[in-house]
Amino acid sequence: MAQERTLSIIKPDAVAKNVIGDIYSRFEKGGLRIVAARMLHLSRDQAEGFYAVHQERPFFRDLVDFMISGPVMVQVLEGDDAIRRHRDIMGATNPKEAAPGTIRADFATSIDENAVHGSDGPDTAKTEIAFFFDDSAICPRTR
Ligand code: RTP
Ligand code: MG
Repeated sequence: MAQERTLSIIKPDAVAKNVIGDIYSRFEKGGLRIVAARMLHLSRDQAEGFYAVHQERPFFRDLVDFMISGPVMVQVLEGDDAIRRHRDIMGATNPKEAAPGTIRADFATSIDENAVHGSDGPDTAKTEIAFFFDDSAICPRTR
């Protein structure tokens, strides 16, 4: 499988729980390298833009309100089969369905406050990475 990049967001609930380091450790142990990272507090415009694909869904307003409720930690993860690997480490969207040992099983409280985001395919990964990072902000490993 080719090397891929994916976008990861540690959402406001998990930042508030002070588990950024624990989540980073899971990425690294799972074979993913952090090649860019930034913390920010999303504006409403940014959150609506990022989740524009969901704008007609009934949960859209709650999702945006939640995503702007505190700072988020955003990173680009790189590795073999990174998009699927990252989603496996996150677990199912609804923490009640998330496999034991996944981030959402351990840290998410509900389908609304579910700790993390991950890109769901190569096209969305590209768009989502560009939403937060210029090419020059991404630091591939040279060793
Ligand atoms: P994400 O995009 O955050 O990584 O999560 P996902 O792919 O597993 O889920 P997605 O279908 O893309 O939905 C985006 C986020 O919207 C919230 N959601 N709420 N109440 C609901 O039925 C519902 N469905 C989705 C979740 O916070 C989900 O992460
Ligand atoms: Mg999604």
